[in-house]
Amino acid sequence: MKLFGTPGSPFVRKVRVFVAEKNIPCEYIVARASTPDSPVPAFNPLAKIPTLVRDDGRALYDSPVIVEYLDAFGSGAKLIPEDFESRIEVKRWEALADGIAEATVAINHEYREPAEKQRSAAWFAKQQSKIDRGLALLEKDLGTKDWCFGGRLTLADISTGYALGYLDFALPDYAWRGSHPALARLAARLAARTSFSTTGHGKRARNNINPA
Ligand SMILES: N[C@@H](CCC(=O)N[C@@H](CS)C(=O)NCC(=O)O)C(=O)O
Repeated sequence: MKLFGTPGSPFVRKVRVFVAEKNIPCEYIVARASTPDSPVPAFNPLAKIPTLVRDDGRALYDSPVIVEYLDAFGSGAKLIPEDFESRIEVKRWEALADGIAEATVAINHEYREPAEKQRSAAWFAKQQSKIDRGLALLEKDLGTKDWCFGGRLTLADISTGYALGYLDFALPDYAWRGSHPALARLAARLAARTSFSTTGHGKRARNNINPA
């Protein structure tokens, strides 16, 4: 299997953490989504990363489909429960965390624009409110538990962990830990796992100033 992506993409990190937890032999090919020389559009017409190319040559996207496929492989424990209700609940955690990461990516991309071209303060506030409400619900649902769902590591924890890790990378001034102690505790435990520590985004060179 081959995984195409970049170290800066949160959705690629989600898949890389999953691959590491499951112990799956998978070649990681650093490739941007749609630069002129990118191999990605030949496999994924949407030209997005992550894109996974299976051993039979068929390509898979996006990250929820890729992790679902990967859960069938590797020596690690299953990370998506088989029981219907449990599975849906874990997928809901995943969707919420993915949505938080999407809002964070949107803000981060907008910051790269020159100040005069950036969107309005109302647009930034709208994206930020998705993150705020999302974290509040994750915090409430985690409560005093060690794991997001079912008393063991699942895709729900991986998703929560990668979304929080990307928040730290992309919006380093967003001090979420003080108001979300349960998430802070989970993030610290996940960060210590090899799957997370070997796939980090690194440190950001500059701080963002949220115009909202
Ligand atoms: N929902 C998708 C999101 C993937 C995504 O948006 N990836 C970004 C990089 S972080 C990308 O490829 N952007 C290029 C583009 O949208 O053209 C997933 O979970 O895989």
